Amino acid sequence: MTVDISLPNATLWYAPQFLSPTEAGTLFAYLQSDKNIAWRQDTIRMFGKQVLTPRLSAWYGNEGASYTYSGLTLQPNAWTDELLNIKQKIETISGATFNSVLLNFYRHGQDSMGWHADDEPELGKMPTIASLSLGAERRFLLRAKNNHHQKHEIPLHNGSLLVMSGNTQHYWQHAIPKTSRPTNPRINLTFRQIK
Ligand SMILES: O=C(O)CCC(=O)C(=O)O
Repeated sequence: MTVDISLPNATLWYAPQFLSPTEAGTLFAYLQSDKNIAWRQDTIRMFGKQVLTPRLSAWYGNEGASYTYSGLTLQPNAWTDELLNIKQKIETISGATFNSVLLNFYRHGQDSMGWHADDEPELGKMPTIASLSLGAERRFLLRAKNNHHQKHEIPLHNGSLLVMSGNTQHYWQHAIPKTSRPTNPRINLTFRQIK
């Protein structure tokens, strides 16, 4: 089942049970191991200071699909069979093609992602971004770029897929806020097409 999410100047749909709990659990167990995924904690520049990102990340993709954000340029790791397999499933349901994926590992509730849009030039003008969530449910917040009071919240379930396309990145920002509730780990994969 997929649900359209109605927001002005945005195209979003959500499949709450894209993966079964068993499939999601198997993929989570594979991804969380640093024997399988080259997890790293990057340092980025924020407000003139060097700070560690509050999460682990990893960048995988086709050769040459490098990605620059927050002053950081990531060179892709080579695809693993498991990542290629899930990429193919997501391409089938979304009708889009992807050549890269950003993985984020939120170890606990204090790991987070600040407000941003996936609007880097290498993603093109109207990127389709497919976001797969595994593990603990976290709040995904959207706010209009021109009116930060205009907000929308989607609780991203284990095994869910959220697809953002069209003008979404042009008009909206998104974030995963910290939470003080005891929170299990979560892994999110955003599949992208680097031009
Ligand atoms: O973890 C998430 O759901 C969001 C990840 C995200 O915002 C990104 O990769 O740009």
